[in-house]
Order: sequence, then C-alpha cells, then structure tokens
Amino acid sequence: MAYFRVMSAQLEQIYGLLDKNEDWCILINADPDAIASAMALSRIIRSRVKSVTLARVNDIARPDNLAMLRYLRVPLVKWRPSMRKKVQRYAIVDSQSHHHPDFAGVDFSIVIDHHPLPEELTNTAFQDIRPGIGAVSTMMCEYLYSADIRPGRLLATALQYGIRTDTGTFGRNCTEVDLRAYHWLSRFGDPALMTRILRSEYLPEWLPYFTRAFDTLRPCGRGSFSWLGKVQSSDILVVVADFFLKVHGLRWVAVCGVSGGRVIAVFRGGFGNMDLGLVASALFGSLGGGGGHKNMARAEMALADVPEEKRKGLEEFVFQKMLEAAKPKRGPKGPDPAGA
Ligand SMILES: [Mn+2]
Repeated sequence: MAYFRVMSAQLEQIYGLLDKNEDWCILINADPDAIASAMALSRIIRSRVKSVTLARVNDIARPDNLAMLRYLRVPLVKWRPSMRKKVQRYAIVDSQSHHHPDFAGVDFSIVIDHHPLPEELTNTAFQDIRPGIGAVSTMMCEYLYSADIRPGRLLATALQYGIRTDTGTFGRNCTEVDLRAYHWLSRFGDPALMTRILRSEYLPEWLPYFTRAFDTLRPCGRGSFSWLGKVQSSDILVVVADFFLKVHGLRWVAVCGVSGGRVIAVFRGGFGNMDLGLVASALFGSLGGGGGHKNMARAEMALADVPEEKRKGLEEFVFQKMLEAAKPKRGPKGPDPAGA
C-alpha cells in the first residue's frame, strides 16, 4: 500500500538544483519540527552535494529541545553571517524568509513550509508550502518515502517528535496525513529515546526553585499559594506552576515571585467553578494588572507600588491579597445552583 502521495516530480526538481561542487546550508528557526525537517532534508540532499550545514538563527533554552539535540546527535550550529563565505546554496524549512530578520536577504533555493504564504510571490527555485499540514516533519516523510529512503533511528525519532510537538500530541492542527506519517515512522523510531526527550522538562539550575516552592506551599481558600521570592525570569514561575498541575487533587495554584522589579503571580488549575482570569484581574486591584483564562492566568504589579511598610513582608502581603481575591463571590441571586 502506498503510504503517501508521490513526490517524484518535486524530488526531481530538488535533485536538479544539486551540484557536487556546492556547499549547502539549511537555515532554521529551531524548534522540534524545524530541527527534524532540516535533518530529513539533509539526508535527502547530502550525497548529491559537497556539504550540508544545519544552522539555527535562534537560541535554544527549552530542556526538551536541548535533549532532542543531544540524544539525537543533531549537528546544528548557530548561524553567523561569516558563514556566507563558505556557502553557495541555502534551504529553509518550517519557516519563510519574512519570519526572522536573519533570513532577510538570503537567497533560498528550497523552501518547504506549512505556515501561510505571504501575498508577495518569491522567486525561490523550489517551494512547497502547504498550510493545511500539521507539521513539516510530515511533509518530509512524504519526500523520504518517495526518495526510497528508510529513515534511521535518530532521524525517525526526530520526525516523530516534530509531529508530536506541532500537533500538540495529535490534539490540534492534526491531519490524517500527520497520523499516517507518525505511524510509518514508528517502524523506525526509538521509543526509549522519545521517552527520554519527553521527560526532559527541567534544567538542573531550576531545582532550587522547586525546593522553595514546596517549602512555601500553603492552602489559600480552596487552592494553593507558593512563594519563590526573587527569580531570574518569570518563566520559572510558569514552569513550577505547570508542575503543580500534575498533582492530583490540587484545584488551583498561584506561584508568585519577584522578577525585573515586578511582583508576579502565575495561576494554573481552575478545576471547578473558579475562574482564575477573574482572580488574577482582582488580585492587585488598582495597584497592578492581571487577567487570563479560566484555567491559566497571570497578574503583575511594580514592586515600587507595594506600600513601603509591606515590602519587608512581601510574601504575606501577596498572600493576603490572594486570599481576598480568591474568596468565593456570591452573585445577587445567592450561590450558584449545584453543577452550574
Ligand atoms: Mn512546524
């Protein structure tokens, strides 16, 4: 049975661009889908050109992305303009030239993407842009299949991770072709490596924040409150708050701290009637701002706006505000009927 549509005509076009004397660079804005797609394109073209370099324009900080690069041994380097001297031809996957300033002015011979096409037409030698597809990794499976290439263990696992990431593990923007590609890859991928990547959720330097989070965790109304004090970035509040979502029975949690001269509260949970967006907008009142959705929200205020006498006991100040904001609100008609 044919798994995918036949891409022979497109492959011939790509092969027609390749020259044994030319050095290629596949330029990406690195995320799992882009990394996997670059690996696949490199696999398809590398025997027909002088060399292929995989380069990223962005920095990578997420632990799962770092794990992907490490466990799947991806030879991805940071893009430097000086590399132009050694490269004659460029390809771009999972992005288009208007998506990042570093892509501007680069003459791409190959563009393979699933983001919407801009209005102005480019004069790229080869382009395959299909906004309907969940992941470019899926498109690359069609190319590999048509090129008669069985992906190796590391490449197949990378493509699976690319599809998982871009489709929110098959929950959004996922087409039948994406599922078929994932199924095809499962013959070649490595489930143990996939598990290692999926479990790489935290960086070692984040662990002391968890110690603080557990030490300070206390009930707040029907939810929980945790105080991390000064944090390097508010991202750490998000990481810790997301962790608490995995604890069965915690209705909601507010993880709070100070970063960049601001007091920040990150809310997660909202199982039941509580609307965390409303709690967040009420938290600091006129002193700050906040909002969000029923299940995730955020509130902030400037440290300078905290009353002078409260600054020493900042944790208690925020906790009392939280307690007040999270009090069940009764409407004019009394309590909500059960099950509402
Ligand atoms: Mn993508």
